[in-house]
Amino acid sequence: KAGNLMYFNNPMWPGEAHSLKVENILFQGKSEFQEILVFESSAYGKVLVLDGIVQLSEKDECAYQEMIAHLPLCSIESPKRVLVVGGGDGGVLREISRHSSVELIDICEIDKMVIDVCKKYFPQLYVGFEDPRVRLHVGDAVEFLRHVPEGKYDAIIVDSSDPVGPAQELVERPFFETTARALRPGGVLCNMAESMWLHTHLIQDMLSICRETFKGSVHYAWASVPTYPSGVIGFLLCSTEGPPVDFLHPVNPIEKLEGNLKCGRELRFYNSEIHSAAFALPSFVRREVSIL
Ligand code: AAT
Repeated sequence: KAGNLMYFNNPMWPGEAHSLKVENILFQGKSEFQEILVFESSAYGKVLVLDGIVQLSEKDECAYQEMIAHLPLCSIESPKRVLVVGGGDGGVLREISRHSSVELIDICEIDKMVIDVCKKYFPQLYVGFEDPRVRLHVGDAVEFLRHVPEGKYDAIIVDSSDPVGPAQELVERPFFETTARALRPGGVLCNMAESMWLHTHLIQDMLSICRETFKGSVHYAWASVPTYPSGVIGFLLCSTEGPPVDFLHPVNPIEKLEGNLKCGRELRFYNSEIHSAAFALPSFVRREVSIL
């Protein structure tokens, strides 16, 4: 109800809840895959919720979308072919469109209803779909990746929901193996990788699978996103065997990109300093993910 706090509880963050004050419920529906809710919050603008989990808010989406797109794309020279997994809101596409070297942006989103709802309620994210380089594939990314020719992409960005429901397989070994296969030598993967405060085991599992699967480098980075549980989100960055990738020092700095403002807005969060800083890990995380 308007004026009430909406609480977000989930077994993925037991013993705590986060909450946002509701101004107005804008959309409520159920797709073949998940429950979809859009509401106007008092503090963070419009919010997209899938199966009771906040996916984005207008105020802080910049942090997540800019980081998940530019951490990988600024780590390689002139990325050309990019695949986005999930990301049906269009925000990651909007960020990729700043890179004028990119020729093809494939996106594989499982839920057409997410795309349609975002078209209506989040035009400043949906704008990403209007880039003529974008090719939309509606379907399960696990299946899509099985048919991708070996070495097709320079970068794969997995902007998927938490591993409950349709995204479960996106954190499992076979999925990482198919992404590695779909990347060219020295290609990069950037995967949404949960919260270092809440999901150490999941992060450890993903890191150990990726250290075996990706023969280049494997790193963990993080950023502050206040509307995500515990207020932070992580990113797993991996490269395949080939020309070495130094994720910590972007070779393709965003400040030098000419197409940077093509999507019609300034960057709000990401810059080259934030890029390098994102790989600095708290001591407990270093130990737990055994980075050292
Ligand atoms: N950019 C905003 C945030 C998201 S959206 C995640 C998207 O992944 C959803 O639209 C969902 O439908 C899609 N998805 C889930 N599983 C699959 C799949 N198997 N194949 C293709 N698309 C899929 C993520 C926010 C992260 C929140 C962190 N707590």
